[in-house]
Amino acid sequence: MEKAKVLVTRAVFPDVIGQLEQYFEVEANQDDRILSPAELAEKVQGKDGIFTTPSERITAEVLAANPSLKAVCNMAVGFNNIDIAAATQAGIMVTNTPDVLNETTADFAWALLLATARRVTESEHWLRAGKWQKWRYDTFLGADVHGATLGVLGMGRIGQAIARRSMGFDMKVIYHNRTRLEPALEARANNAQYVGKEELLRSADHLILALPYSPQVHHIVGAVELAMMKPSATLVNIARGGIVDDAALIVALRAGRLAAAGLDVFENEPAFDPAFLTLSNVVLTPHIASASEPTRRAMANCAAANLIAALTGSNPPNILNPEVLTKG
Ligand code: 8YV
Repeated sequence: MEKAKVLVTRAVFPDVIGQLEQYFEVEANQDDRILSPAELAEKVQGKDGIFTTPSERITAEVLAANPSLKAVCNMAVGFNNIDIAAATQAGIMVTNTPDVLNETTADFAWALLLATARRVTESEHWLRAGKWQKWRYDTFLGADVHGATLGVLGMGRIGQAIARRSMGFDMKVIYHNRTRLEPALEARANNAQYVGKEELLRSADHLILALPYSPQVHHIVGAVELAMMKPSATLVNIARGGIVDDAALIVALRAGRLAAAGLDVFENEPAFDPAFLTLSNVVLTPHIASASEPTRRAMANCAAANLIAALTGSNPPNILNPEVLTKG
């Protein structure tokens, strides 16, 4: 029997390509060339499934380029790069990679929070520039993390993993989410207290964003929300670009209306607003919150397992639009 054909849109661990080759005829992209939407639409033709990352926008047009496409398997928990409604309409399965990255991403949220509040990168750049001539009582004074109030906006699996870690820092946790957590989950998340969004913004000493992106939450943290935050507060975004209005954040940070921000994600990344580079009160990282070796491997394996299941007649474990399974 002829093997099904799949496209892997970006470079990935070679053994994952090898794994896929046991089942499929694979068109890989190990040179990691960024494909334009037109190239993507062309390459999707004749394929049964695609292995994607959030760098590719899988639009209705890309999906429509191939009426026989059966599955789009994203190597990420987020899937705002894929037009799910169009995929569902066309009977195409869409999958993501939940859970395997929760703990690693939560670790990184803490790395950013501590680096930002305690000015780790700013002071390191200063030291490297040869500016450390003497000790002073007020060199790089930062904010305390221990004993402070941690706010979490978006209390899903990653938000909860972030909150749990605050126990060791004796913090009070407040959170806002579309729906309130079950009491047992709140208890596990360091007795997190559910509050309204405005109270969260006003009361948090450190606010971490951990919500998925959707058009409904575009710029949910904009000028108005930033103005509600304490001027001494730290903002950390490990979620998605577009949740924060980056231009408004730059204005607030420059004016000292917000103490500092730790950002792993940006609007229009990797082409982020260059004004961030002129600010000393930011810690900027290139979307690496899930980038530990074991976790990126687990994500790639998870996406591959979904693709293999989808094209060999099993239900993919992480299907996002299960309604297509019953469509016959
Ligand atoms: C990925 C992410 O690193 O899973 C997600 O949604 O944003 C990150 O874990 C990134 O999307 C590349 O796969």
